[in-house]
Parts: sequence; C-alpha cells; structure tokens
Amino acid sequence: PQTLKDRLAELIPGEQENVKNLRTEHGNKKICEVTLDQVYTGMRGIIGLVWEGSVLDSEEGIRFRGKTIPECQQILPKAPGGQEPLPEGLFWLLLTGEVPSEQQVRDLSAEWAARAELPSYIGELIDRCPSTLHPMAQFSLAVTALEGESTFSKAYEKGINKKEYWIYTFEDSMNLIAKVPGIAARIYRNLFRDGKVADIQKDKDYSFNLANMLGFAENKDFVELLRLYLTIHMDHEGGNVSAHATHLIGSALSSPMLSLAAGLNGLAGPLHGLANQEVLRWLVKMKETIGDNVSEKRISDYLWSTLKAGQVVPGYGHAVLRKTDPRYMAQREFALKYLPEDPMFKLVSQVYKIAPRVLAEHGKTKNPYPNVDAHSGVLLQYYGLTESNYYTVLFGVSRALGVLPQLIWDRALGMSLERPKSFSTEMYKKIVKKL
Ligand code: FCX
Repeated sequence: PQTLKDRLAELIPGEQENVKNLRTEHGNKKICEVTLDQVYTGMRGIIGLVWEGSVLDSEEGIRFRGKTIPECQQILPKAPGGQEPLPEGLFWLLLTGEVPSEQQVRDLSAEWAARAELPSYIGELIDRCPSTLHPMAQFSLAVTALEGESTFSKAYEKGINKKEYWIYTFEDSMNLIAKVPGIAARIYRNLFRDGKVADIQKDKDYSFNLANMLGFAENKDFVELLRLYLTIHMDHEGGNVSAHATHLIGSALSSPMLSLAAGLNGLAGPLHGLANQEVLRWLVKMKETIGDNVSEKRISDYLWSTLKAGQVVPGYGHAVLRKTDPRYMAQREFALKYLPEDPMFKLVSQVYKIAPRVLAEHGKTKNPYPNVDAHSGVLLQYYGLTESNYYTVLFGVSRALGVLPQLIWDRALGMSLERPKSFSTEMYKKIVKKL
C-alpha cells in the first residue's frame, strides 16, 4: 500500500493550487473586524490562522477533517482485537484528509517503532534531571536536545530549495513522534519506578509501546484507554497555545524539534494542558473534605468555596467551547463501559451534574461546561497511573501528533514568518479617538 509520504507528495501540489487560486480571487477581502477589547483579552475570536486538519465549533466541539469524534471512533482503524481508534489513523487523516487502510496504519506503527531508538545523550540528559524538576520541563528539555538529530537544520545549513522544506519537516516530525514515547517513559520510570524502560516491540502499535514502556501494558484495558486518550488529545484547531506556539516558532524555520518544544512549554501552563493534573488534585482534595457521602448539596458548597477563594474550578470552562467538550463525553463513555463503579468516576459524574449550574450562577465563565481535562485524570488513576504531575506529559505525547502535521502543511504551503503588529496604549488612544 502507498506510504504516507508518497500520498502527501501527491496531495501537496493540488492544495498549493487551491490556496493560490483562493488568494488570487479573494486575497484582499476583509474577513473579520477586531475590537480594542479583543487586543487586550488574548485575541479571542480574531480570525488569523490556517489549519486544514481540524476546526473547532463552539457548540459542537472539534471536527477532524470534518469528522466528529464519534465518527472517527467508527471509521478509524483499530488494533487487532481492539475497539478504540488508533492515533496512527488520526495522524494520517489530519495530514491527508483521508482515512487510511488497516495495512497503512500497521505500516505507520511499524515505521514509528523502527525510528524509536533514542540517542544515548538524550537518555543521559533525562537521567541527569533532578527529581524535583517538573516532568514537563524534562520533556521539553529532551525534545529541544533532539535538535541534534534534525535533518531540516542540517539540510538548511547546506542550502535547500524552499520546495523541499516540507520533506525535511516530515522526516523530523516522523522521528520526533517515534521518539517522544521513549522520552516520556524514561521520565516516568526515573521519577516513579526503577528507571528501567522496556524495549520497543516492533510488531505492536504506538499506544501499546507507550503503555509497555511506562510499565502498564499487562492490563489490556489500559492500552485501549491510551489509544483513545492519544487520539482525542491530539489536535484542537490551530489557535490553542500548544498548536499556535509550535506554528509560530516553526514560521521562523526553527526545526520541528525546537518548535514542538515551544508547544510543550505552552502546554505546561495551568490554563492549558496542566489543567488535567489540577483536576485530579482538586477532586482528591474534595473527596478528602466531603468524604464519601457525595450529596449534591455538599458538592455545590465545595464548588462555591473554590470560587469564593478566587480559584477556577479546574477542567471547566474553555476559551472557545460553549457546550460540554465531546472529548469529555468520549471519556465518559469509556468509564461507563470499563469502570462504572469507580468512586472517583462517580464523583466526576456528580460534579458534572452540579458544576455547570453553579458556574452559570457565578456568572463569570463564558462556558460553564467541562473540557477534556475534567475527565482524563480519573481514567488514568483507575489503572494505577496516579502521579498527576505526570499527566500533562501524556497530553504532550498526544499533542505532538497533532501539531507536527500543522508544521508539515505550513512548510508545504510556504506559510510566512508570523509577525502581527503591536501598538502602545498611547497609540491605541490616538487610533480610537479618530473612529
Ligand atoms: N472556574 C472559575 N472561573 C472560571 C472558569 C472556571 N472553570 N473558567 C473561566 N473562569 C473565569 C475566568 O477566570 C475569567 O475570570 P476573570 O474575568 O476574573 O479573569 C472569566 O471566567 C471569563 O473567562 P472565560 O473567557 O470564560 O474563559 P477563558 O477563555 O478566560 O479561560 C480557562 C478559561 C482557561 C480558565 C479554561 O479554559 C481553563 O481552565 N482551561 C483549562 C485548559 C483547557 O482549556 N484544557 C482544554 C485543552 C484545550 F482544549 C486543547 O485541547 O488545546
């Protein structure tokens, strides 16, 4: 069957033509207005980025090349005997817009397994990290150091034609994706186990190998969870901090390694990917405070005490979503199937019944519903992965598979160096006085 690289090489000229024609005909048309408030509040809603792979609808949630998560769960290939979609399949879909065959997904798993070997200096770097250094800092440090393996940087130094940028970006991205599970597992095994990491099994899929290197593969349900987890956390349109940071750094032709490291540093923020560790901590603290009689009244009081302390209810709210995150619902369905009696799952379900009303009453958040982070930690802790300050690393492994396709398409479409304009407040005063 055709390889991903060959299929991509076939698709790129048509897409270049598509963009060229669109710009020739409509390039100078105005597509959005910007208010002064938007400038001072994180450019919310300002239309200014391009990403083919996914678009986020505030009511409906994410669509990957037009397909919802339930549709992807139907059509994407699964592992032999598995029920969950494989991240390999979503990676192929994001890049090409096409659903790969089972064999193409098996070949992609094998290609990543073949590229997974870590250079020894990377392992030594991770081993040298103090155990107090946050796993996300260790993760981004190791990814930055992989700059030493960048085919893009080496080729650029020798001088390459712009037309070839996407080829080296693809190569570096495939190597990066293949290596991040080994990096993530080494960090986990150093911090929480015996420092030993199992070998990659060349005939197994990506999620199995990550689970196995972490030391959790003997439980096949956990491997299924990781397949779902990696698939639903990959990509969430182009404007979220991790995707946007990767795209921005890549626009300077920094290598995919340096660009992904920037994205991971953004993901490490509490208002982005770190929320998934905050949620579990908040739930454990709530359970300790209100015990097992999770009456609605006690939960409501606890939510109000969080808000009155001027803190966010972690995992609720979203910069774009205005309804429950479909990634939350996909995890809820998994929990109903595999861990319906788990006390923490029951707590998450109770909070889901009450928090939207409390947040709506509180009246500040534009979205009182849960996002993906509100559910993910509860699933991981059920299978014994209880170290919550590690959770964002798993989010980061998944997000690498979503942001690197953006870099490949950025280079293929010849996207420019990103450079929006900034003004001083004094200048803004002059501008608005004339309006
Ligand atoms: N609890 C309490 N207050 C909240 C809140 C919550 N859950 N969510 C928002 N608010 C508050 C904000 O703090 C803000 O208060 P302020 O005016 O005093 O600053 C007000 O409500 C308006 O915020 P709003 O515009 O509704 O929400 P924001 O876009 O400012 O940010 C955050 C919402 C960032 C707080 C929320 O999205 C969050 O915590 N996210 C966690 C990370 C996340 O989004 N994970 C999903 C990952 C992402 F989808 C991806 O996959 O890339």
